[in-house]
Amino acid sequence: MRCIVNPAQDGHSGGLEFNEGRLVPCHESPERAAMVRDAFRAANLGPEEPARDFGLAPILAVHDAAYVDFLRTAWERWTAAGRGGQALSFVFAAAGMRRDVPPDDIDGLLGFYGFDAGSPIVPGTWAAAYGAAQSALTGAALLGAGERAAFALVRPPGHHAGRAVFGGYCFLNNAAIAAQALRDAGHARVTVLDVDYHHGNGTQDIFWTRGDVQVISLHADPRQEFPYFLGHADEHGAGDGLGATLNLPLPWGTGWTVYAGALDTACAAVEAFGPSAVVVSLGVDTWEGDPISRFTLRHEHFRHIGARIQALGRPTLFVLEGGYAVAEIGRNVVAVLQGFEGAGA
Ligand code: FKS
Ligand code: ZN
Repeated sequence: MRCIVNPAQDGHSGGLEFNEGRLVPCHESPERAAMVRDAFRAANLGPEEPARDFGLAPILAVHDAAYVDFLRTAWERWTAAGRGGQALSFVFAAAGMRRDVPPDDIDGLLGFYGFDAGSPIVPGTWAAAYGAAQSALTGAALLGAGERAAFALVRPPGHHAGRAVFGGYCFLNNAAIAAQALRDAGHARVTVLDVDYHHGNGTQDIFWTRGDVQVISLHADPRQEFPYFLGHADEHGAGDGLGATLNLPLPWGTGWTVYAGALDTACAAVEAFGPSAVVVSLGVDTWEGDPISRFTLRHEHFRHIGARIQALGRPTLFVLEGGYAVAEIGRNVVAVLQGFEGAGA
């Protein structure tokens, strides 16, 4: 399978996130992508392919235009206000406040469009997020050209980014952008299967009322984990999308037996929906040693995840999401891809 790469992604770096009461270097770093690329090469899984540029239109097919404009210009506006360092919000539009009047001021805008204090904007953020979306789109195009599978090695990740909201290290929803592109390329039904440790609140937001894109997420229970305010089992979608959202929240400490059962439930729902393409939001922060997560999957289980997804028998685009054990992220991601390809033991 091909691995889509984009050097612009490395420009999103050096940011600090607010964590446990202090600012610390972001867990989501360029080194993560380098480790995955090295492991992909070492495993001889296939060629690397540079991302093509499909422009803004496929991004605007899932994101709000004013939001995209904000992301594109946020760093300029930050420096115009005389600031350096990184742009990070100190205020948020919480319950009871107005959501219908975007502020003019950059500090207000950061809080209007952002939902956490862990997603700093730095000079290279827009180019990186744009590049990641283009990588995912290149992957969708490869499926269109008849490839059985492709892997978009992207960062920053995307599944927390909604139609008009950023957070959780995510700015543009790479998987959602690719899923929409697959729809526009003629796939009548597309499933986004999210196996990252965290709930993909952005993907759910984007497709909430859509019956043509199924959104399934296995994740840590939002009662215990980030993003806290979405991802409960009773969220099923609305309108035309009623029944096309499936959340499988799992408790801290979840290991393979429970996880595999939930993955079977997820896969049965995919079969019932009958998509002609699947986009996998691939996070490996479910690994037992992940520094910010609390599931206990072991290395070998990632191969089983890949094999289970392969058994769905549909063209599949893997899009990288989380995984913060930098020394292990490469081998865990590659284990999923190898499990899919049926390579090795
Ligand atoms: C803990 C701070 C929590 C936010 C975690 C974000 C997770 C991001 C992710 C993605 F796939 F998007 F990268 N920080 N003290 O793994 O879901
Ligand atoms: Zn995650």
